Amino acid sequence: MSDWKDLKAVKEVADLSFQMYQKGWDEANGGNITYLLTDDEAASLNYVPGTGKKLTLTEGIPDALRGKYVLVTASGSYFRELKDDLDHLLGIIYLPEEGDEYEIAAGLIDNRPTSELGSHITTHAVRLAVDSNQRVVMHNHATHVLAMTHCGPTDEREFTLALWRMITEGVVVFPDGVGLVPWCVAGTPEIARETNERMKTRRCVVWQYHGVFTTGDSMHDAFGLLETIDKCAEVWLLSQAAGGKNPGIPDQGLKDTAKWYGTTLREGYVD
Ligand code: 2HA
Ligand code: ZN
Repeated sequence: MSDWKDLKAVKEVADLSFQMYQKGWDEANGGNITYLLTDDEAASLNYVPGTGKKLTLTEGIPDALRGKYVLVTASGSYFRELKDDLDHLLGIIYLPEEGDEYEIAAGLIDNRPTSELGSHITTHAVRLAVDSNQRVVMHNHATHVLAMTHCGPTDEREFTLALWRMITEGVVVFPDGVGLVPWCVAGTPEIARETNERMKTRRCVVWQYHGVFTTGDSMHDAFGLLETIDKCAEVWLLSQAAGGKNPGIPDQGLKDTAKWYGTTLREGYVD
């Protein structure tokens, strides 16, 4: 096998996971990332199916991901340590053509994939159905978005509008808006179901009192989305704390911005 750690995606996960930690988004073992390898990247591994350690995915393996390889952060991994211990804290799994047992194809020494693997795998399948270039799922505890779930709107349309009105970039970067899942226990089939229902028409879903899931065609795409949403939330919190006397970008401004930048705003959100 050529060294899996030479993959560009591995270097990006190493780099971005540390940046997320530095932003305060990944305290302790908070956060997880998965990346769907391209066919060329998968072939470069020269992995022989059937030879790696086998583990079960209780949620089952969606047809769209059978025969695919996924780069995944380890259960309990600390993002501040990840870049310096790739062999234990990161790895690649192979999702077989048949059965519910997947295989560890590289890395994840003495470890297993994140407890959120089921959510990630089903989210990849949901997003692949609407975007054939879908590759990344990122979860973390982005502080400002998380804080906004405590004091901001609890309706997902209102939540999205509050974010959009803060910065011109909002409707450009996330014209589909963000989904908002009312609080439920992480790692459960319920949260995966609630997330994926919303992911059918959006690239970002916020979990109330927990964190954020973003998706994208590349690591920087998913990370940039997360950064923009968290920045909107930060400005919302700051302006609220400072008295928030201005209404923010008006409906017409949101529509004009979307038109100028060629994005299509989520239907029914702005009159
Ligand atoms: O990976 O963030 O939601 C740890 C978590 C679980
Ligand atoms: Zn979490």
